[in-house]
Amino acid sequence: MTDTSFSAEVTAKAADSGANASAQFRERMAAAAGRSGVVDTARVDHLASKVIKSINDIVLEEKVSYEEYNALKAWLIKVGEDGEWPLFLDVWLEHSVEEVASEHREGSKGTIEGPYYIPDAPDMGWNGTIPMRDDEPGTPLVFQGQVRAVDGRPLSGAKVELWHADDLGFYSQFAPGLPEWNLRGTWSANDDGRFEINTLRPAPYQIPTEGACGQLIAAAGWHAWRPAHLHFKVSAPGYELITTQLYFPGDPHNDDDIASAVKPELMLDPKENPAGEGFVTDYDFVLDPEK
Ligand code: MBD
Ligand code: FE
Repeated sequence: MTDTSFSAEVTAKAADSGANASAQFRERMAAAAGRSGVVDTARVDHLASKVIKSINDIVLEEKVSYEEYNALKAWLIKVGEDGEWPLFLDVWLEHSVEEVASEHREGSKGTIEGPYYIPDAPDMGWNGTIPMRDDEPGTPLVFQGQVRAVDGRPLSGAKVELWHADDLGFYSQFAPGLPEWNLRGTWSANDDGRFEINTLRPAPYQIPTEGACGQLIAAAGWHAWRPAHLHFKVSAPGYELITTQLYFPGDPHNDDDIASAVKPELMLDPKENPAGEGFVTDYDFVLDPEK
């Protein structure tokens, strides 16, 4: 879809999507209290000092003016007011954190989670259809494959969580007006570790442009696009959970994803579905044992 087709309603929905991610994040952190959000003093000292020094170095090297400093201050205030810290961090920083976190892995590649995951999506068995509206726009997509361990053993009962945007680029529970759990589900691999998911082929996606992140994108002359993508979390007891995304060949933004989250290993190979309308695509998830 093009910028000019954005109606007022669509614009409002996009603005909410950025902001609701802040509330969601706070809820999840509260639920995980004690496990996350606590970093020891020596590490905070080390990292915060380094961050502050790198920014000061940039100011000196680039001879940053008071005009630029005040523009930054105003913008940082707006990021918070718009509730867009999760959006900003996940788009421009999470990819490096993910790279560090998954360095040691031998199984399937992961990539960033982004701001729109919700745990405990409805159980769809091993081969159910994702929750969607009766008139949900989009082309049918059968996504099927196997979950295995790095040693080749099929992982019966492995959990495959899938979430993706609708045809207009909205995620349920973030953009208002969508049914709860729309285009979100959890599948359990069968005895052979296999799953078969009926969903829709996602559309290319623009991050919300109405708030502070959009203001930065416009001010810098960048674009707001991510390639069409499916989000996954795949897990099994005793194995490391993988958070990943899968992409479609030929998407105009595979090479310039605003979130830098595309990897060659994450490209699907969809074929026309011989058994029905739309596409079918195969992808296997390979999990590393927990250390
Ligand atoms: C998304 O849908 C997304 O996947 C990322 C990484 C950032 C913003 C919106
Ligand atoms: Fe996404």
